[in-house]
Amino acid sequence: MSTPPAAVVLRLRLVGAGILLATTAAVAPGIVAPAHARSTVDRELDSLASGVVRSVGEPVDVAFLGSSTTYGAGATSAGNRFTDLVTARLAARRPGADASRAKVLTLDEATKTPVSRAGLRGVNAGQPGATATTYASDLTVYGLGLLQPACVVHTVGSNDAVGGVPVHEYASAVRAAVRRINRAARGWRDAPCHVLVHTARRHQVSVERWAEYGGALAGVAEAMDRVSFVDASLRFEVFDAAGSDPFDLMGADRTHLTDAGHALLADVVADALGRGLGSDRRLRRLDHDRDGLRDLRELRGLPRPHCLNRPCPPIRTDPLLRDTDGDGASDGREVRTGHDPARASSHP
Ligand SMILES: [Ca+2]
Ligand SMILES: [Ca+2]
Repeated sequence: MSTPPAAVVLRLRLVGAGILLATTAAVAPGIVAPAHARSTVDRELDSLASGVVRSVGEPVDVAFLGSSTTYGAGATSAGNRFTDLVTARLAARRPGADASRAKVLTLDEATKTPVSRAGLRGVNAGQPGATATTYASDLTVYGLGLLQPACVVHTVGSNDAVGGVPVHEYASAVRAAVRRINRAARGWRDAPCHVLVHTARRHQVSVERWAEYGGALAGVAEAMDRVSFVDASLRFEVFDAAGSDPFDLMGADRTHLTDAGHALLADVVADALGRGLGSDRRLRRLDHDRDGLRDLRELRGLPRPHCLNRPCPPIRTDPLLRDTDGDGASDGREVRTGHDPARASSHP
């Protein structure tokens, strides 16, 4: 009796284990992940964690930049795009989250839609055909400047690799895009985080070549503050998406992801972001501006001192500003000493 081919064994094992459990499956034979190309998501994501918490009391955006995958090519509906699935998973992490759907708008729609309602909103700025040199265009960066998202998810590189762009040029183009956004973010309430996603390999690109792209992206993340790296490509290799593709992750054009492909990509990205955000307990205790008052407490408002037996609205302070009233004393110190952190004439 002959031994079944490795791919068949792998498939049987994955079917038995279920796709979700297969996150920890060994990488397919012959696929070697560069040691430095592991997903690196941690406290670099604090602005996203704060954004998720703040979305309880105010509108918060998360932006997705990239090419056709981000745009949603191959998904049968907007709700099946990886951007929408990730946004929904993030919105579900809001402390006390209800089941309301998280919206995803295009960048154009988002900049024209005034937001008044609290909540987490996805902004899809994907441009079909974009490369690392074009995906964060001046217009896109300008739009981000208007919205000031808590975090920017970059999913770009497929078109560069197919087009034969040298790895170092790809890496420096992504680095330049992050820098352009950071320059635009200098006047924002909070500096955004960036998440660089190494997505599924296209069949025209060799495994080794695509791993070099991933390694370069990981290197960009490692060298910059508030930039994380998520390697989704390994999961697609495990399922041989660019080869026999037994789970139909790639469409008939062998270029765009199917609904299943979008779901897998969303799963990897949302899992990594979820780990980076930490436990619900950590989110509830987050004090992003380090003024001694938790984000959640600042959002919900503090009881006003000396205010009994009459209507008494809570004092709201800015969870992104240590000294909300600008009187030189931090919000936490004012509260501890019985002063009003939202009135400049009241301070220790
Ligand atoms: Ca605080
Ligand atoms: Ca103050």
